[in-house]
Amino acid sequence: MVILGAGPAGLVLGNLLHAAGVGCVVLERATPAQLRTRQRAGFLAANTVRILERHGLAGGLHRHGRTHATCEFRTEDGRFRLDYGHLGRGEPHTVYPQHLLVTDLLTQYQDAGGTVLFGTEAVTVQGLDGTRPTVTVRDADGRPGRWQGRYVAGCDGRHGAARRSLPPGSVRRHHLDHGVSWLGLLAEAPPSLDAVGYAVHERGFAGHMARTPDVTRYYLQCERGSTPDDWPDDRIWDELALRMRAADHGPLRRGPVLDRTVVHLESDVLEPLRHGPLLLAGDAASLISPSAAKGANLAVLEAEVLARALVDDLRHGAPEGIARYSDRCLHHIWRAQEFSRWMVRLLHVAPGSDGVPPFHDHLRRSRLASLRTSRSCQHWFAEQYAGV
Ligand code: RFL
Repeated sequence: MVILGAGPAGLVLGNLLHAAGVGCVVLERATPAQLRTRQRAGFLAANTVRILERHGLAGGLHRHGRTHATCEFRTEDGRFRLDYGHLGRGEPHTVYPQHLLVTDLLTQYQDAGGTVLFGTEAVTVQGLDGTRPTVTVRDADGRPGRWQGRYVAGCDGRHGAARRSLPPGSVRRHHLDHGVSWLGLLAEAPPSLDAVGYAVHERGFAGHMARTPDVTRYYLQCERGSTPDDWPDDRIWDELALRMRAADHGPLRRGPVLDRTVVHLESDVLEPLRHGPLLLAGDAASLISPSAAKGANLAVLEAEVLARALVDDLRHGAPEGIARYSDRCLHHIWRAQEFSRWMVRLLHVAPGSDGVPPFHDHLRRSRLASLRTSRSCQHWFAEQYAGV
């Protein structure tokens, strides 16, 4: 069994297969140091925590993660809070940065005797019509190599070799450009509020998400074509303060900006998530906008479903789970995509002409009003927001 990529999807899969006695190798382009420092997600759903607990992979997040259960909306119509951890199914998030989770998963996999080949880039997956697919690779010095397995798990993200190797027409790609870009920021500064902050402002969206006591993630909606260099620290903090209405609701705790990346909000879903012996999971299967913090959670869920299917087939000769894998995961993926799209529409002001808000903008304000005032809407939101 060959696994491409040592992100959350590939490493959960590797841990589960190795524990079940299925021989596998993980091929990873990056170095261990790069993996351990690549900061991305931070909000883990309760279901993700349950999956990791079920397989003995939750030690680090229980020691160092913090539960988080409130979000605060700041809008032109005022401020309101939703204690989502006590609404819906009553489930909070656990805040635990993705690079720490990846570090834990990697350590556990290697300590158990699992193999990861770092600095090994998968180039193509060949032989997808047969039962012995071959992955061609090159190492950090450009030397070529090959790996074969009964199956190949494509957990190598949206730009990986798995997607590239799919023959034209074998898989459909449903794609949506949300038409919005965010500047994703990591600031060396304590959180400014004890909640996830969503600020809806005529100058654009601004978001605040705790990561650790000393590092906070912020987002600022920016123009398409904008680059990180357009955003020096002072401009970032002034714009965040304006959009988060710091003058009304309290100052932001400023600090040096450690990382700034422009993210175009895009979603796609590949269908089916399998072509012959090549199975896709995580971002390789579906890219989701970060508006609802679902990507890493879907990756873990899909890895568990895939691991169970592979163990059933390879250890017990029962291939039904492999046949059902795509449908089972697509059900969850489309629900997450729907909520993420709903969040995109909730959080962004549509530019109007001549200062007149367009139809869409009235709908957005009504949606926020329902969320502020309707208990059943709040329960629905909590269930969607904290679940996968
Ligand atoms: P990853 O984590 O991208 O890992 C893929 C791995 O594959 C390697 N790779 C290759 N290796 C060998 N050969 C090749 N040809 C290769 N090509 C790539 C890469 O080096 C990498 O190690 O994918 P995976 O495992 O599917 O996990 C997906 C998540 O990383 C992603 O969905 C989330 O980070 C999305 N996301 C968030 N998700 C959440 O659930 N909650 C959040 O709060 C959240 N915040 C975010 C996010 C994504 C962000 N960005 C950068 C788009 C915040 C941001 C800013």
